[in-house]
Amino acid sequence: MSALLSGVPAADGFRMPGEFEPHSGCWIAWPERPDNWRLGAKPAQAAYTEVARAIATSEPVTMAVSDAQFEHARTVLPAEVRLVEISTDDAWIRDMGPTFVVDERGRRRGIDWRFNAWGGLEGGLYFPWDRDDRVAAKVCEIEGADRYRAPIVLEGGSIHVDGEGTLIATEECLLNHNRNPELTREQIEEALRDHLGVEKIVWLGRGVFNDETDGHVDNLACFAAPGKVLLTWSDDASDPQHEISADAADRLEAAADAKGRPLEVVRLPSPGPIEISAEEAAGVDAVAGTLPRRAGDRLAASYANFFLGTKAIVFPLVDERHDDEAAEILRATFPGREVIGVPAREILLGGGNIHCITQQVPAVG
Ligand code: KQY
Repeated sequence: MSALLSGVPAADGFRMPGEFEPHSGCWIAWPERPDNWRLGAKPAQAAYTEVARAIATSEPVTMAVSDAQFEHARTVLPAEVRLVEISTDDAWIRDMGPTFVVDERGRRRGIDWRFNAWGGLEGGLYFPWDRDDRVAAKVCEIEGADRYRAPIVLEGGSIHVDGEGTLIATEECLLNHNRNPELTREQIEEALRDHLGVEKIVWLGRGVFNDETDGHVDNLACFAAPGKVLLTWSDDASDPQHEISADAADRLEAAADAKGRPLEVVRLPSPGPIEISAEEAAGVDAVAGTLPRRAGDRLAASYANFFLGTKAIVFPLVDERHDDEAAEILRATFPGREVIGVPAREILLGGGNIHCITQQVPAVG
């Protein structure tokens, strides 16, 4: 059973580990809503299946699936993927799932953030979102992890930590009035320190151009290790991504982490620009209150949006012109891990990528 805890994780001696620290497994949630995924989500389901297969080569994968899709998912997913029935509104467990924290005694607990579908009634992506908001508690129950219900709206994709006291996030997302309008920057920083055990917050400005999450950091940059950040980068001064990435690089290179170290910035090529085709847009059901998918809209593609597993990196193949270069950089950055590319355009069409659809469970003990 998972107990609901009072207090805050940091005061209890817990911290969020870096994603590069060992995992005991990974969660994914199965896509099915036809107003976000084209053709009844069948192409997206195939892409999610390949992500699950790639991760399952080196760590256990659990898939959260609705009752309606359970039998179908069991048929198409590899036998080694564990299925559990959980109701969701969509399929982004990075954001609706718990953020796990650990302590020195080998205990693991979950943080159950408030979730409002990336902006609630002010720019959120769908309504309602109450099933998503209950997912973290259910994952904690299954993992046997006691849970803190955090008092702020936050998505897992909007933060990255180095596990040694440093957090990166964007102002565009965390300070957006559609998340926690009643809180100041200082109060948000305090909530991050209290819940994640961090001391230093390095603020970046905006996230990837046209990112519907209001600029999640997980699409822009991530820690490869303490002191080392991977950043999506465009050399093309006419691309709005150039200015966004240049500003992020300036801020990262001027910063020191919680231990006083400088941050090394490793640049990943920015894919694209990639746009939604007319055929792709036509395959998505138009529904009032859900973000429309329109032909010609630019997708927020990024190689930084990868799963950092204990033994493998699973990264999105989204642009043949840059996929090999991205793979080489990831291989050089993570020499001990297998680098596996998975075709991910169908996930990108839903508004995110491989990091957004996964949630690691850190190893303990
Ligand atoms: O960036 C993420 N962590 C999630 C992307 C969600 C997109 C919803 N359509």
